[in-house]
Amino acid sequence: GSIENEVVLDALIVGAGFGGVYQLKNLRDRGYNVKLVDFASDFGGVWYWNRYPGARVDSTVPHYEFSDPSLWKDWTWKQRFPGSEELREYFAYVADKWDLRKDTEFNTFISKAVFHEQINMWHITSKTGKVYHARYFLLNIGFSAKRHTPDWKGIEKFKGTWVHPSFWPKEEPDLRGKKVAVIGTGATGLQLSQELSKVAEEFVLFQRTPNLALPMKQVNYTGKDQPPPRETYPALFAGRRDSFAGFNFNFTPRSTFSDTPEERQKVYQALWDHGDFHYYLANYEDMLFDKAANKEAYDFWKAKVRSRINDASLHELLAPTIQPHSFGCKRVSLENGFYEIFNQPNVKLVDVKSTPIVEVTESGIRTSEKEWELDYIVCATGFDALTGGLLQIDITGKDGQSLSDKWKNGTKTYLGMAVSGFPNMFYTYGPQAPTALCNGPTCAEYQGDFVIGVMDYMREKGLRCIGARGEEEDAWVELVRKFAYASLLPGTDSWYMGTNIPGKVREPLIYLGGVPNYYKALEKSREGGFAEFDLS
Ligand code: NA7
Repeated sequence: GSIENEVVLDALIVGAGFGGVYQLKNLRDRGYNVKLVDFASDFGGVWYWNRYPGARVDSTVPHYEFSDPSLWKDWTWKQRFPGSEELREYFAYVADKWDLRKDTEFNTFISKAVFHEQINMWHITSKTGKVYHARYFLLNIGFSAKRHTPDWKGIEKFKGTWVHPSFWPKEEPDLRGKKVAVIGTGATGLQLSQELSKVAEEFVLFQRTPNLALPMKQVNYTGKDQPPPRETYPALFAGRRDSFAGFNFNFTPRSTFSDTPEERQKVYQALWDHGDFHYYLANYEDMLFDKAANKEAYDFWKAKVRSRINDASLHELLAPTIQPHSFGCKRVSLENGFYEIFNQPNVKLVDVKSTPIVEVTESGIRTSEKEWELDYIVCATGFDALTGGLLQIDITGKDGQSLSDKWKNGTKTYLGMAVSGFPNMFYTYGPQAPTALCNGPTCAEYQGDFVIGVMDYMREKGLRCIGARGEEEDAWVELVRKFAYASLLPGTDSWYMGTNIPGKVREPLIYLGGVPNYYKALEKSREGGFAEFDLS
């Protein structure tokens, strides 16, 4: 029903990417009165926003799509790793097939939400003042809803164009004959560099930390020729729950030094030749846990990369002799010719570790060494990842407590989906879940199924309030820490540890137990009738 500008719902779903779309379709099918809202103007989530040249997913299809046969039987991809535009086409296709538009409101930024204990309802408000009353508040905003731009002095003075790549202009800028810079060497910075270095007259990449990137091995599909055969899809999708990162492969089940050096080289070479994330997430099982094993993997990587860069003076910056950080403990990117761009005369690399950015000027960027004249600066400095998107919404739970107050000294969640003191609220693909180490659609479906399970159970039992308990939350946080500290991950600065944002608490934000363990934890809760929650 609707009271003037106020809408009453079983659930408000925020975010029209994989997570939100899955929940809208499946909750509506079960007869719930739900609505999906997004700040964007169309479906796609990250793929709506990330339309910069070269934007592409680092996961393979068909893993990177919904498992519903009614979708995949009629859908054909053009590439093994689809680009952003093709992913938006896929979302448009899904929106039609699943008839999503009629229950979706775009251009709607949710800015505030308050839980009303007497009636067990969330009152949720958009920036433009629209109010939604919903029993369940379902946040599917992904891990990168809040952009990060360092507060360099002088950005406002720059006379050229300054852009964060996730706000790329819809009308493609003509960068021919221009001096173009990219700041940042994450997945975004690398993809941009590969493309912009082809068109810019002068291309400058500002690097603070080298990305230990791996060859993607893109494959173009022609016509219907799109391996693997579709009849294998059901088994392939079912198998995702047995894979550490929610794909169809796992770590090599033995330790690095149990093989002879010759055998090891063969294993490394085979992983390398396969492309995709295999050299990362199908490597020896001790690679993320043992320093010597990790260094061995790094040294093989280093030799491969150095052989591709002609100018030996760049070897120390792009593939240093001394390992800059544990391999795989920062997001490893997949590249397509990234290292070869440094063999082009129009490409320069600036090491901002030794010559930091001092300020942005009218005409470019001044480092401690010199001023770089530029027309176009792309600030690929990432996101206040995992927690930033949730915390930029003013969320108030029980007893007037705000989420930002609750997480002031550290993030606390149960199952990486619920927060004690914030009943009837669930989020997906956020902190303390496998998230960045889980194939997106895999987690969208597993976490979505959990939410659906909760709502079905509550309806069946006539219950109205489900809240995580503090002690369960403490145990979950402890488990997240236990998995993380058994690995090399906490020793490396990255957004997995919250260290990319000045002032943010340093803590493991990713559940490293892998998708199989995570899936079991969700199943256990569901099979136990969610008894470890407070239900009323
Ligand atoms: P990332 O992975 O957070 O990368 C941001 C990059 O920006 C990274 O190389 C940072 O260097 C660099 N950065 C950030 N702040 C600064 C300052 N102050 N000075 C210099 N350089 C800086 O974001 P992406 O958008 O590339 O990728 C996000 C995710 O999207 C990715 O992991 C995939 O899952 C898809 P640093 O490494 O911290 O030294």
